[in-house]
Amino acid sequence: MSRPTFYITTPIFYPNGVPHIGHAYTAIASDTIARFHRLDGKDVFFLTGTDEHGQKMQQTAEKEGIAPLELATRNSQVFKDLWAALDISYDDYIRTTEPRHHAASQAIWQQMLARGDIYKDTYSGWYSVRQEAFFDEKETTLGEDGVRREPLGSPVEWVEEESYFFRLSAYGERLIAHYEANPGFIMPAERRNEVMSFVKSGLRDLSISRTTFDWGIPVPGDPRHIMYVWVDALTNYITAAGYPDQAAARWKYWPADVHMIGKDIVRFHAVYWPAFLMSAGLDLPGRVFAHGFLFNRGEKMSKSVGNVVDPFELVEKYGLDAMRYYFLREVSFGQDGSYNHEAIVNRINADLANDLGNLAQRSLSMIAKNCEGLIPQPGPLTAEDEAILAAADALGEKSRTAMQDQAIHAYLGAVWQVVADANRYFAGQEPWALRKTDPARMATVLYVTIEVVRQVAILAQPVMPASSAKLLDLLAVAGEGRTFAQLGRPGRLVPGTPLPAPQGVFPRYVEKDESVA
Ligand code: ME8
Repeated sequence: MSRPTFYITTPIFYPNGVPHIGHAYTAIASDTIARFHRLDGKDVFFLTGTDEHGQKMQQTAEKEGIAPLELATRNSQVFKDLWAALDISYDDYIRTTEPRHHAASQAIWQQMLARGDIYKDTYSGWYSVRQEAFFDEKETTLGEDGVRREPLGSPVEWVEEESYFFRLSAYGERLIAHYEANPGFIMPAERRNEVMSFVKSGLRDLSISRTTFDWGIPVPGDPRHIMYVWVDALTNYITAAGYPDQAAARWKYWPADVHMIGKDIVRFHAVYWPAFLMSAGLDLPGRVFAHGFLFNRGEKMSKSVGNVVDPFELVEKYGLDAMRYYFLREVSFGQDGSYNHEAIVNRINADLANDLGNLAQRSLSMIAKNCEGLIPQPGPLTAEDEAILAAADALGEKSRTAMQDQAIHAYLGAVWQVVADANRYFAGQEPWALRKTDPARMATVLYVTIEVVRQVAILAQPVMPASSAKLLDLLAVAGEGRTFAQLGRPGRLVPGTPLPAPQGVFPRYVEKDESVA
């Protein structure tokens, strides 16, 4: 029987510079979703990569005095290094300068042309190189410094040239019909509303080629023109699935289930991309999910303010799993979030070291000392035992429900609620006091506790792969035992199984000053 497929993408990032924490955030969230569905038995395809064409790449390369491909190759490697440091489990990494991508971009262009949706005319208007986007004059403002800017603040320049156009104006009604028939197509709701009102206000045809620079994919049959970088960029999602070869092994993954993006690029993904796909006669992705932006103590991160956070440094400082956990637990996924040191330390020490780490460490040490290091044999269960086991057994379904909507924070919130309940249970049952008075009852309490820890560890794997694996090693749960099919009753710990010597899994974060004092 073939497993259901699940295809998730990140944006392909511009390698005009090195990655920052915002890029890391998108990758960590997407990776967690990919891992979640793999553990849940799906055939997952997880795509990321770099967006290497366009005027911004060309200009940055010129400033550095190197060729655009050299710049792209150098920085694309830094993205790959970061993904390795962040344990991003992608299945394919696409670079838009690859031949397979040129072929796919030219093929979709030809389909749109054959549909009668591409025509030649002259474009004149404002263009932002930083956003690689066109703006209506009414969207721009002229600053006191004499510089005209688009709403996000980057300068725009006047462009006037021969250009191919895509008949976007013809797709307004079809797009609205699609949004209405598929309320989950754009999430969260704020983004959906924005897009709906943008489309309802009327769409203008889109300029999709440039002639004033040459760093891009040539237009088929008219190589003086290169494709507008967003036409080529969006196409990456089908290139990787084998397009135009619909007999390719990977075509089974299309349409993608989720395009994960940041809220800055919703219009490209929720308006232009579905219109291109409709024009080319291809299926539309299931969902465009736009997460929020990360700020440093509430401030926008920018090179000029000097508060850009280097993701490699964060990993070094806090440890990878703690950092992944922090971002996904702290921020309501879809909303903006803030990064600050105190909040990270608090999450590490409270949620990880105290709540989960201590619970595991205390119960496993008692087993090592008092139960010959074997998983204890539980006796008859009390109402308290049944209640905490039922709460743990319900987590699989709760997590799946939350993750259907990419509510990563809600899934983690549910899991850590059970961790808190298990701590209350453990404190209330006082197994350390039962050691002398009622060892059989102590064995039951310890069994129930580590059975809850088992399920928490299985569910924590998508977020904290390495620490969860260590925890599952300590519980002697291996291989297939780690999948979501083993949540609840099917995977119950087997009494009598020998356990390795317990070790701490979640270290406390100690401030440097404290450690010196
Ligand atoms: O837009 N907080 O690439 P890009 C959270 N190449 N996420 C952030 C962020 C922040 N402060 N800053 C950036 C492009 N991001 C195009 C995409 S896709 C076909 C082409 C993340 O390098 C977020 O995911 O500018 C955002 O959408 C993306 O980086 C933009 O990356």
